[in-house]
Amino acid sequence: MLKPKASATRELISIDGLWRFAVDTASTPEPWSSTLDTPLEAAVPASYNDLFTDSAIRDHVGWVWYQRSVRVPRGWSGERVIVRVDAATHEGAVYVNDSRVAHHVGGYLPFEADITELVAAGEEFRLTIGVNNELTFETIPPGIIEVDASGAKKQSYFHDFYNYAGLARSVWLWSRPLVHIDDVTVTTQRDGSTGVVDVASTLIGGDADVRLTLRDASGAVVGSGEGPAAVIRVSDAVLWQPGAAYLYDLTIEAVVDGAVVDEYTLAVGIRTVEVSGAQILINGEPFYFTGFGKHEDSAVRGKGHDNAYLVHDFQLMDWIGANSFRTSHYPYAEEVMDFADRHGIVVIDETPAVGLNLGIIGGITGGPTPKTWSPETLNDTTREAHAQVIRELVARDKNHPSVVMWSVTNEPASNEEGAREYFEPLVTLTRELDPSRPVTFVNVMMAVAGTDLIADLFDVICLNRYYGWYVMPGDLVAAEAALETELRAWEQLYGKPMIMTEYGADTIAGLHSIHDQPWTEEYQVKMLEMFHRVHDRIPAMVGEQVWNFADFQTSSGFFRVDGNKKGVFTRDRKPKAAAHALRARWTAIGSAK
Ligand code: GCB
Repeated sequence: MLKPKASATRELISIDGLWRFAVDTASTPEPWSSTLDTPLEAAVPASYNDLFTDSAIRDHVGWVWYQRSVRVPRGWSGERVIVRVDAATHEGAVYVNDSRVAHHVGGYLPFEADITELVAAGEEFRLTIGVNNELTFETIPPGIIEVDASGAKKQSYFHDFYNYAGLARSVWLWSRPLVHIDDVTVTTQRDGSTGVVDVASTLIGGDADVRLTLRDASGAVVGSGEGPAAVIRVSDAVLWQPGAAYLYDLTIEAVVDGAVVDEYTLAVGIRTVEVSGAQILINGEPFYFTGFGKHEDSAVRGKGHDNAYLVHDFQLMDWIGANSFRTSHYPYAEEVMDFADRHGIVVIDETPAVGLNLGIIGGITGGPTPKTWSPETLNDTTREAHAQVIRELVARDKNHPSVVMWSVTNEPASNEEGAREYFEPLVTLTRELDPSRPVTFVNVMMAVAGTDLIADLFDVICLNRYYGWYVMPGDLVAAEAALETELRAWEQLYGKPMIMTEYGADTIAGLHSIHDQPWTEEYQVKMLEMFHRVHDRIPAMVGEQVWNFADFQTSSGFFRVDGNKKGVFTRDRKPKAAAHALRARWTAIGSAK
């Protein structure tokens, strides 16, 4: 699905701003069919949960309604009119006046509807978007809903971040010609110093000839092609490199009787990614990942996309010497992916499949542990929902040069019977959808080399390990030995590249000790340094991404103090001592290259 953009043949209007907002009640059965009777307004983009003072809204489980009126520009007659929702977490339903025009499940991926037949150029219509935050065993991510004695629904889930919901990304009104470019897929290769750009495009709405023009960053034409599928060769190509992004512009034109009826321009980075032995090569060179697992999270906005935070977070990543991040634990806003493309940041792109691990319930509560993979828990329907988010993620992000790998899931119960049957078809699907990128998953501490049942299916092994925190807290000597033993076992068993995709310690900014005292700033520094000594001793380790970039909100629980405090930065992006320690290491790694 193409990102909405204006071009010579397309216009784009943001319909972000303040929308009427109401929580669903049984007393208004069809809230879209008239003006919402509500005193509340909600900001879009933003999660709604932290906007209001009423806990009943924050904790609401079910549908909420957003509504506003929208005027179609008067110049749009004869154009197709599209509503595009960048994300509705987790289920969205779009109504134009009284008609439902779109329904989508999956909270972090976009969807759109062609509303041409229901609206008129120059006139207003009532746009209502319902958003449902419920998670069940049939959604990705999964959850459980229970109904208490008062009849209220209670949502629980198995992932460690707050279940923010609503319209956390932009909503657009977009015009498109009837005959238009529907999709484009670009892959790149190198042939000596020549860049090989393989383009496949599809049209919709009628027949047209396709014309391709590739321009360099100065706007000079460096290649061209004809037809929906073409290969453009660029001599002396400037590569897209980590830390040194270079983007070409590919313009795709649909031409009917010599006239351009549609035009779309896509940024193209020429680069290769491959796994060779225990290395990951970008443009043929071994790459060592430094950086973070992140979250889309900030005060008041929740998961609402915010360009100021986008710029500032990337500034901090640059300052600290990070060359990469993982979109833990769901696809991020497309603005983030575009920014990574433009600034040469390498991305491990993760699906929203987090918390596929019911073992964690037993681990945390000490109670009985249900089986993760069973007809009553995560089952074939869950897997179909998982397949769908993989399809939509690859469709959305396949053309980003920053994306070097797909992460199919975070910390599933890969040691439990049924894991292989669940994951094998999903890995096959990911490879079919995109044969050009390595595929990985992120392994949980309970599934070590020898008990994990799926690691051999993947190209790269990503590990989340908490030696010195959840196990052996305060004993970094024992933790170091245990970590090294475990990593050597993985290295020996698989011989594949390995990345430490999570390691970290909860840390209260301002808490200090001269001893190895968990929660202090000194302990966070020492624990990270302990991991680094081990990483440096294991040749198959090709990267380290600290958990987490910044403190973030979680559900309430006795082991979280106003959220997860493993941030290297606080939630308002102030550095803890670990930030300075990481900066020293990562800038040295960066300049050694
Ligand atoms: C993990 C999860 C992450 C948690 C983290 C923690 O393994 O992948 O979502 O936030 O541990 O801090 O416990």
